[in-house]
Amino acid sequence: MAGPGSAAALDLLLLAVCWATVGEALAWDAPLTGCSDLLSADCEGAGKTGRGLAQETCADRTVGYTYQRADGNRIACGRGVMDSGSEPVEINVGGFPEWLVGVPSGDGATIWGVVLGDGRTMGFRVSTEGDVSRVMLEPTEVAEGKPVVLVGGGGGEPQFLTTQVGAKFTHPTPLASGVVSVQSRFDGESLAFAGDGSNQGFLKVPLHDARILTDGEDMGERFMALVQPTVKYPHGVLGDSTEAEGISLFSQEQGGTFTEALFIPAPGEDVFEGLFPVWADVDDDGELEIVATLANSTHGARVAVYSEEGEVLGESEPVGAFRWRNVGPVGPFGPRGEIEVVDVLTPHLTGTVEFFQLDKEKKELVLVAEKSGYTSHVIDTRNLDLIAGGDFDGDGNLEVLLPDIDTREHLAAVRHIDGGAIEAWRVPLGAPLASNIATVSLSDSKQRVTLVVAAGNSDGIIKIWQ
Ligand SMILES: [Ca+2]
Ligand SMILES: [Ca+2]
Ligand SMILES: [Ca+2]
Repeated sequence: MAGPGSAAALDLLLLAVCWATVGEALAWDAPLTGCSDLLSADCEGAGKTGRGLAQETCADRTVGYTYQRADGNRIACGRGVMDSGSEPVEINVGGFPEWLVGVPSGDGATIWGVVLGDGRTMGFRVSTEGDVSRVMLEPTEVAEGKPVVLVGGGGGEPQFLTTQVGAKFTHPTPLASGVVSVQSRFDGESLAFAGDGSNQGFLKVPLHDARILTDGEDMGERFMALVQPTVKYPHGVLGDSTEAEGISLFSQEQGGTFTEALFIPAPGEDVFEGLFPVWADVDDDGELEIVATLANSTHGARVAVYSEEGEVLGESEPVGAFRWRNVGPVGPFGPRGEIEVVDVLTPHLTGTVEFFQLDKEKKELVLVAEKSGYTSHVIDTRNLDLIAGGDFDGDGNLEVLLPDIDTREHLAAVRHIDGGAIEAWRVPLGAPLASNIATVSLSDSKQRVTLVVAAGNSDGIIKIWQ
């Protein structure tokens, strides 16, 4: 292990070694098969789904994140089988399942990686019939509280992706030709890329617990992270009082090196309050936008949508000082398939699921529906992923899946229909939700895509709806 004071060259060497060992598992940039439409289970009748949802291959992703997609958009494709009467597969992990990630096994089954509260990891394989077996996933232990990413699905060698000097509260992110990570050393955090013959550090200081996003469509030739840590907004509900003053987008040049293609500064007294933005096509024009929570001590949190040129395309109303909102999935949640940004307003107070549509003329995110009584985050934790979007019951409509705020003992499906937001159904968990919501979208030989959902509960039981 590299200790404090290690020469940068040694760290890069270690990263290069790490890259060499995970290179096989990262062969995910090969063409994937599967359904290219978010909602359609039979790949016909592509709806109004926007770039990054409609055109990107959505099923059989071989990398498992705690937030569904590499671009931070917590939305999953395929048709699920959840409803109030469905019977999930259950796995007892004998501890507090803090993080949960899944990938397809390549033969119709799913592989799930679990991190317990004490940092021990476990792996399971769940067959289509619901038979559960243990699988070995390396490493078998990570730092307490550390989130993970699972690589090597789809017939590879599943393992958690790690780097030698990776920061404690985040994980490396696989790119097309290497790995980018937040490194943590005696002199602070830094961003580093380790790839095929090209290693690189970056001048921008990342948030120490930033999750680094990649644009799934270009298969990781660009990455984005919250940068420029600051303590000027003393809200401190996400595990510390350090937030970000900017968003940086890096793009790969010919020859393999990355340069900063865009820097979005938080204006005035604002900070970006979160762990990552959401990179999604909000206006359905085929180009991605960047959605993030801005907050300050005077007005509290608002949601902002930026173009990839850094222009503000729209903002929501602010909520009031020291009140937060957690941006969730972006997708065609509207009654007629309108693209909507979903967030949870004050997830520790009212827990209001909000559906916004972008009005580019007025530069506003317009609130079009809302429903209170849910949450997507437990205060003081770094798990912002107790929420996912998808067609969880297979009826052709999207739902937002998240726990009830009072007990977290149910997962509820909130849907935006004509007239407002409703709770379509809820399933019991048996104990308060402990982990993020994890999903795997599995395609079969007929290109039908099944949305598999997993949740880990504080009684040690993981439930999987498949
Ligand atoms: Ca923070
Ligand atoms: Ca767009
Ligand atoms: Ca549905």
